[in-house]
Amino acid sequence: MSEAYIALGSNLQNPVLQVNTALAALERIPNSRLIKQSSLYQTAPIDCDHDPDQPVPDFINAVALLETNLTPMALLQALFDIENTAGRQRPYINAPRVMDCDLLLYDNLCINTSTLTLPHPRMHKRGFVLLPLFEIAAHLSLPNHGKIAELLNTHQFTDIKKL
Ligand code: PH2
Ligand code: MG
Ligand code: MG
Repeated sequence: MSEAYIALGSNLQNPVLQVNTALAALERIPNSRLIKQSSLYQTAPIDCDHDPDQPVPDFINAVALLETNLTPMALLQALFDIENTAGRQRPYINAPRVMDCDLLLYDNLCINTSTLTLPHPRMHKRGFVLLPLFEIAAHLSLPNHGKIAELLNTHQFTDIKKL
């Protein structure tokens, strides 16, 4: 079996409920087992362009570890299915969303195709990913950016509250 780390994020339509619903959906992915899930974190939006009159709502974020026999592409499709079931729409880049399920890591695989880049290309810069990931996998090193503990030491991550 392979180990896959998955990031969940929502900032629309009761985000706590959305993340809990997605965690339950991860448990039902075929040929896979949900091994660990982090706490939920309330996080300020990062890189979300917006109209100054319409502030972007905070996110709820979490990270999960799945053991799986699915290929990375089959797992990615299962994550899209979870987003679509939640009613995800994509009006523009980084638009508010009911559910975002990102494949962060799949074993130590490094790939870069038009549909999937592993490790997730921005995960090492994002506190809303690194903090929950550290909670469930403090030992982890990223194939391209080293130990999570080091990344957390060298960056300042603010506006993140563990629920
Ligand atoms: N996701 C993004 C962009 N910005 N900010 C927070 N706090 N949480 C997210 O999940 C998030 C974000 C793109 O997927
Ligand atoms: Mg994302
Ligand atoms: Mg995504």
